[in-house]
Amino acid sequence: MSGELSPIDKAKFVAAKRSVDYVEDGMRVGLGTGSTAAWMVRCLGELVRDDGLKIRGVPSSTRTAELARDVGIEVISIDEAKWLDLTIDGADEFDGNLNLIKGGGGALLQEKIVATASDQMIVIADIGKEVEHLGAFPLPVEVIPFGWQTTRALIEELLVSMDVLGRDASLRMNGRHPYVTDEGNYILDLHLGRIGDPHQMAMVLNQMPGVVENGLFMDICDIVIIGHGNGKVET
Ligand code: ABF
Repeated sequence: MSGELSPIDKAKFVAAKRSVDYVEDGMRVGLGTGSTAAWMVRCLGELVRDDGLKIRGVPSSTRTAELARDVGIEVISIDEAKWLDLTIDGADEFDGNLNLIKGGGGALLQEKIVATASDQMIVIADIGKEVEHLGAFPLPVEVIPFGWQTTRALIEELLVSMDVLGRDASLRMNGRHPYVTDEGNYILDLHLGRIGDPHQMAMVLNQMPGVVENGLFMDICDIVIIGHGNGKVET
């Protein structure tokens, strides 16, 4: 399945492959979004097809739902599942406390709902995602389209009083139009450089009117499986 891969894709693939060892018969599994998570969905599909693994998958985006069905995984909604045994997803950054920035792929809202409703969350990532301090990767914040410029101005004002290096919030674009999430919202990417207190940042952002969710996943992840370009995997 993996063929000839570049070192970065190999790192993603080996982390994804290791993560499916945690999946057992009968589990309801949250399926993440992004290129690393896509490898995991393909690996799970192989187990379903070749080994008769019986699972139900709850996708965190329309993209992942489509892929999961294509590879033969039974797909159910989160409300049908009610509670999940395990979620496996990628990340844009993770730190030594297993806190994350997610949402570079635009699916942070569903990803956070799915991960929070799971007994366990496993993150799969290449070694390049590991950081000492979160924030070099722009922090995605999902906002409703109504008054998004006002929301952005309020966020930028808020950042002045917080322990961050940068303060710009840019509207994510899809060509000449704003990028629209599965829920019909926009995304502001906050260029913070370094987030001094991610717990506080996550809390304060979500208190602002117009903000639906932010990409800081605090105290949600249980395990990070890290893949290296030479095929090595560590947990
Ligand atoms: C999802 O995909 C996201 O939350 C994160 O933004 C992104 C990681 O992408 P990739 O696995 O392609 O690097 O997990």
